[in-house]
This record gives sequence, C-alpha cells and structure tokens, in this order.
Amino acid sequence: MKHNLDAQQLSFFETFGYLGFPGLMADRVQEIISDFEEVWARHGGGHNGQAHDGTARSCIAQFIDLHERLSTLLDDERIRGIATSLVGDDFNYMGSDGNYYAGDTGWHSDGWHPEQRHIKIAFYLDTLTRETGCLRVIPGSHQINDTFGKTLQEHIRGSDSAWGISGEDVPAVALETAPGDIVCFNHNTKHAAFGGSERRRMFTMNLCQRYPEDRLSDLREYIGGGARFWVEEGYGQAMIRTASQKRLRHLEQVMENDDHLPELTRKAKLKMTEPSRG
Ligand SMILES: O=C(O)CCC(=O)C(=O)O
Repeated sequence: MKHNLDAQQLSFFETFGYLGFPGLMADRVQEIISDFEEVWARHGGGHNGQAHDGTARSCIAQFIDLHERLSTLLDDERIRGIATSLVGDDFNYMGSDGNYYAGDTGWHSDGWHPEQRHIKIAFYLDTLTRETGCLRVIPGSHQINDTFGKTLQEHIRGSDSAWGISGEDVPAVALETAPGDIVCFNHNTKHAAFGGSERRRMFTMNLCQRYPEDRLSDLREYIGGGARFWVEEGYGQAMIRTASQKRLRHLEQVMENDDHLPELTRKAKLKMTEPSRG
C-alpha cells in the first residue's frame, strides 16, 4: 500500500522545503548497503574506475539504475508515497547519484526552479551527526520569490563577508540520520554538510513534476546536464530493462527527450579529463 504524506507533512514541506523520515527504510537497509557497495566494487571502488582515496568526492551517476534491486526503490510504495504526494502521480524519475563524500560540502541549492518542483531523496548509509557530516538544511530557503530565499541565494557562498560567520555557523537544521532513515528536500533548498569522514556513503533519487508540453525545452536542458557525467542515455540499463508498466510511467518523459545526450557527452569528453564528481 502506498504511504501518502499527510496534510501536516505536506504543509511542512511547502513551508520549510524538507522532510525527514526516520527509520522509513530500516527493513531494507542491509540489502541497500550491500547493493551500494556492490555497485562501487563493480566500478573500481571509486571515481571513474579509480579506488576512492578520500581526498575528494567519488561519484557514480545513474547509481541505482545500474543495479536491479536498487532500481526497485523506485517501485517501493514508501518512496512512491513521498513522490506522488510531492510531485504528482505522474512524476518523473530524474536520476540518481552514488557517492563517497570526502569532508565538507559547502552551501548550495541543487537547482533554482521557479515552476516545476524538483525533489531529492537522500539515503545516508552511516550514522551521522551535526559534527560528523549529516545533511544541514536552511528551512524556508526554497522560497525563491521571497526576500529571505533571494538573500540566501545571493550571499550563502560568502557567509564570511556577508554575515561574519563561516559556512559551518550558518543557522540551519542538522538532519542527523542513522542507516534506514531518509531525508527529502526541494532542489531549491539550501543544504550543506560539515565535519564528515573521508568516506561518507550516500546516494540519491531525484524526482520532479512531469513537464508540460510547452516547457519540454527546459526538461531537455536539464537532461543535457547529464553530459558532464559522460552518460549516453537518461537512465542506466538495469532501470530500463527491469521496468514494469508502472515504473515506465515515471521514465517515459525523460526517455522521449534524451536523444541529444550522446552528442553533448561526446563534446564533454573532448573538454573534460574525467566525468564530473558532482
Ligand atoms: O551530504 C553532502 O555532503 C551534501 C549532499 C548534497 O549536496 C546533495 O546531494 O545535493
């Protein structure tokens, strides 16, 4: 049975731009961790086939798409409940990345979308506290037409000069997590992490509202951004190969609009020595 969000959760997300779900995936977390490590092992253990040495973030794009059982997270009624509640019954799955983070992540938004709502669901696979690299979010920072949101957008990367504080001291909520918890936030929401180890394990699922026909050019631009990861298609093969009709509904709009990726990726490879780390 699908786990729809209740009215208070929806209102909280609208108002503050994030939600935490303690223990939501606890019954699957051991298999998730094992599958996560399996994908890394199959890809050389770190970024671009090199072992992760802890000096920089390692990232694999289309992460859950590369593994049949991880791909089923998109069919999991708990994930579907969050997705359909926040981005509609016909939501688009917008890809996944798997990471070994190393150290801090500075403040940023994942997008600055005025119309379509884009969300991220993040799975942190280690116990993380405020001091050891849990996700921090600034409540309300997703409100891009609001003075508060605009001010943060302008100054968040320069907190020292704007407010005389380091990024670490910017007032924020620390979403401390244990494996099996998930956190979800609007792509516009400002987020960061401080004090993490050199091998902080995390992967994401990105989702958005289906794009209307007259704004498909925006969707195509977003999909084209995947070229920095040197991918040739919107999704990885296991995700597509094992898709039921139900799952396909959430893949079809991207699959119909990813024909420009091979050419963009060809160009990216000419410019970049390795796929992007994030
Ligand atoms: O956990 C982190 O270091 C940051 C995660 C993040 O920025 C993201 O997934 O967009």
